[in-house]
Amino acid sequence: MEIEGGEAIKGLDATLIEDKTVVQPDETFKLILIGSAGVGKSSILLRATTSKFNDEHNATIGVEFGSLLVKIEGKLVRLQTWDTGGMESFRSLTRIFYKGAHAVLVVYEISNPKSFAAIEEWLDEARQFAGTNIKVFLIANKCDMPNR
Ligand SMILES: Nc1nc2c(ncn2[C@@H]2O[C@H](COP(=O)(O)OP(=O)(O)OP(=O)(O)O)[C@@H](O)[C@H]2O)c(=O)[nH]1
Ligand SMILES: [Mg+2]
Repeated sequence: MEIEGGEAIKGLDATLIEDKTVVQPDETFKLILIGSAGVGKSSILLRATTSKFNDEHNATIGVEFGSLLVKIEGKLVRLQTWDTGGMESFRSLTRIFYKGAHAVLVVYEISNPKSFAAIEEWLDEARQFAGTNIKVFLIANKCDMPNR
């Protein structure tokens, strides 16, 4: 199978593959994006999957799904990503999505101290519902904001 195109991912030895066809990946990893409401979880996924950015905050109702195909060290890797709504009212629903996840992406916003203080709580939740062996990545978002 031949795969055309692809865009180098800045700072990473990985290439984002245009994924218009059904492709059998070499590896599939399940990721879950968590963090307080409005920190930019959906924006990160939107950017990663489409290179787009939306100024508006359309709160994620429950959970949304996004899929990326990347080429890393010659291997095709499918990243299946669950983007959870950060609002408190969705907490019990989003907990279901930790099951089977390979990695948790905890997002906070550099100009929002509350979202940083909440990380501890998010980590506790991840450990409880995804298990202690899970890989955890901390993402400091909105680095363009002046009041950092
Ligand atoms: N300046 C700036 N704004 C951003 C950035 N990322 C996201 N935003 C804005 O932040 C707001 C919230 O972004 P979302 O991606 O909807 O946040 P979310 O974490 O998915 O929010 P919930 O779904 O409610 O949990 C939107 O208005 C985005 O445009 C960024 O890197 N810089
Ligand atoms: Mg969202």
